Amino acid sequence: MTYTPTPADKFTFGLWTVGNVGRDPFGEPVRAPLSPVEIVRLLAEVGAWGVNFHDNDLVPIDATPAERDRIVREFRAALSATGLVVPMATTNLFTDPAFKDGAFTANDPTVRAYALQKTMRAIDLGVECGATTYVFWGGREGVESDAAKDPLEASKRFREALNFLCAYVRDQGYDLRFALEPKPNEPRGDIYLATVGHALAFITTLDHPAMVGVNPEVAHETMAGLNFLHGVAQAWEAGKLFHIDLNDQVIGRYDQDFRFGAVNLKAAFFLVKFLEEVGYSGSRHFDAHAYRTESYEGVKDFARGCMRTYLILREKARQWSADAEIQALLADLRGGDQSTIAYSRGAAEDLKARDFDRAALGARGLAYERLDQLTVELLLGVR
Ligand code: GLT
Ligand code: MN
Ligand code: MN
Repeated sequence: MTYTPTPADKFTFGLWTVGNVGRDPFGEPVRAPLSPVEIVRLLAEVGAWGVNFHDNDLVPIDATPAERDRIVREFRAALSATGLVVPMATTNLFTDPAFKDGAFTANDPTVRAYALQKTMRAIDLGVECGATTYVFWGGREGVESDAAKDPLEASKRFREALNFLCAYVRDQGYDLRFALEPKPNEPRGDIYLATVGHALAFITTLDHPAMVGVNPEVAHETMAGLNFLHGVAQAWEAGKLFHIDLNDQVIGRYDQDFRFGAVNLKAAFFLVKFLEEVGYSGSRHFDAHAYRTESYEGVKDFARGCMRTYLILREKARQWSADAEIQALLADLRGGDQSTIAYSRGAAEDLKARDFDRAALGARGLAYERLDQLTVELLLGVR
């Protein structure tokens, strides 16, 4: 096994990920910025399949139309030269001071209108580069104080914006789906649509719910102390797993965006196992960045590490499913007949009359300790 990425693995990175210059709230950049063309070359060198971007990762916010066209031409030439694709694009609605109070949910209607204009232009740019998924991460859509904004009003504004943009995409005839990316906090004190569950429920209230799904991120659900796999599974079952942001995060820390698998290997393992077994066919997007200690050699180590860990875990998942002892244990744990009881008045009466050996049910040991230890040993490479 070489664990070499192939296009079929659909590994992608954002321009902002390997292009991260290592600025943090306490320190200046530690790496010189790379141009989008240089980032494309770096990603091709490490074996990625695709590259995603925010409008302003590619085209500076103050670029003239002529500059925009030149930048896009050079970027697209780099894509053709390397074979990289652009499966996803998004809008930067968080860096500019105009968005300090949010974009779609800002109290000022002029800010909301500007956010719509910027997003339509960014959608055009994404589609021009080939994107078929469009992410909405509402980083500034929130508050520090609930005195500042009525949460009902915020929901209404968010909904109106997404309805407007869905209508725009349909009117243009674009082949594009939206993916909402939840996050509980940072950079706002509290961000609206904080988790996958919030976003899934919100989508059902939109004018075109079929066009809109979610883009769950490992770090974001983990920041909220949640089980990421469970959120992903619910999104998958709802037919809403349009995209996924892979990285890692320690619960209770700042927004870390670490290399995939850097923190919780067992969680990463069950996530990869899930994605592979259900047949998720979208991008495996690494929304992470290298430690601030790294040079660009370290950035390549980081990017290669994300993909290599995914591929190793994919192989481990196959091994887990083929492991006779693990499978025998699972079969035993499941107990007897798994058929569900369909409702009928007779079935309900029978069930009410049935005798259960409650003591026996409670007395049975479930051997999850052994199952988990076998999993750990498999991951540690001693099985
Ligand atoms: C930003 C954020 C990510 C989002 C990106 C999309 S930008 O880096 O931390 O989680 O996916 O806007
Ligand atoms: Mn993040
Ligand atoms: Mn993300």
